[in-house]
Amino acid sequence: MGKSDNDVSKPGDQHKPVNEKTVAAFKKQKKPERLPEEYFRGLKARDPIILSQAITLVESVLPRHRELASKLMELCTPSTGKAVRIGITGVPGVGKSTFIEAFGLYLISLGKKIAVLAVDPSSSKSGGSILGDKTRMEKLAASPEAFIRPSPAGTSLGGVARKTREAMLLCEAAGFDVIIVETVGVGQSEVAVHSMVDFFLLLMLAGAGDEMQGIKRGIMEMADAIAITKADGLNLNPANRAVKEYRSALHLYPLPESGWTPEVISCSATKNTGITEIWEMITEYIKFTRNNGYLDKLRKNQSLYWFYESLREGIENQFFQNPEVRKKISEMEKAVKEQSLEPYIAARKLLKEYFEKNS
Ligand SMILES: Nc1nc2c(ncn2[C@@H]2O[C@H](COP(=O)(O)OP(=O)(O)O)[C@@H](O)[C@H]2O)c(=O)[nH]1
Ligand SMILES: [Mg+2]
Repeated sequence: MGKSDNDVSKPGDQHKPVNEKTVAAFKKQKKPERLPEEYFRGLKARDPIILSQAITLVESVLPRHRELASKLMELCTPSTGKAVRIGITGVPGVGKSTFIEAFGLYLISLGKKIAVLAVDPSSSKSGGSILGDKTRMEKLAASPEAFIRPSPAGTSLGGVARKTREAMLLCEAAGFDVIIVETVGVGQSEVAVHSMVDFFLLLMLAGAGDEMQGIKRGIMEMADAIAITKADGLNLNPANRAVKEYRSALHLYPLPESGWTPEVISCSATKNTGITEIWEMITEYIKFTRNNGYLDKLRKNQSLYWFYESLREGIENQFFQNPEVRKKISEMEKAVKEQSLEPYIAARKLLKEYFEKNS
């Protein structure tokens, strides 16, 4: 945890770019040294290079960058909140990238501008969830109406997710109408994504069994809809059966606080079926939750969640970056490992010292 967010993002180091637009953006990212007002003007003009640089700025943990980033976020706040925020999750191979390509292109055909972001704490090891899929989102990546950004680097999920949320707000300020936040459906990252979106879509395969798909009950409960993917060819009938099964399974769950009964729909990204229905369902959900007050309440609660997350992250960074703390930690580590010091007592002692000195 200690060195959690020392990794100032250098996306070019880890990921091969999707297209020239991205190459240009990455190349220019070396010096995020503009004034907040300049970034803001660039965002307003929907300049993809400046948007990329602005995201790099909010991803940085250098105190000087954090300062600039705060000012930029402050400028952006009045123009955020207007986009539809959609979270998409599902195990690797379920078809997320292919779906997002089809769905994104459909939204663009409706005249919308879409941004695709990712939360994947493992991406710094695996090479990135989105850009690794470049062939599956080629058309979308090439469209001037779309903006695609891989998961930020970082080892702490909280930090990775916080950066993605800020990137989302920058995209909103830049006028994107729909933001898709993708996450790999294998762990805690769903909770983080759920805390920043309006609608949470779970992609599932027919016939693979819940367990094989690593789907925990908690994730099913978070979903506002389940889409059974790859409903084409020989998989069409199993997909339709799965729709019925999941519909009846979801009926066993209590109605969520939103008052919205989660839907189950089948789709095929390669045959372009179910895509329209999924978008219509999402707009229906937005209308429904806007009318019953849930959407407003959800976003307020999400703001509170991120307020506390940011406090926690700030305290953690400050603490672990303190030179004295670092020195003491390495001393204590040895004693704790050798069982000559009880972990809880060691931690308490260190915290007490630190907070007494810094209060
Ligand atoms: N038949 C069929 N195959 C699909 C569909 N969507 C994705 N696939 C295939 O499933 C595999 C995994 O897809 P991908 O989008 O990379 O999944 P991700 O790991 O969830 O992003 C790829 O080989 C795709 O070509 C679909 O709608 N129908
Ligand atoms: Mg993918």
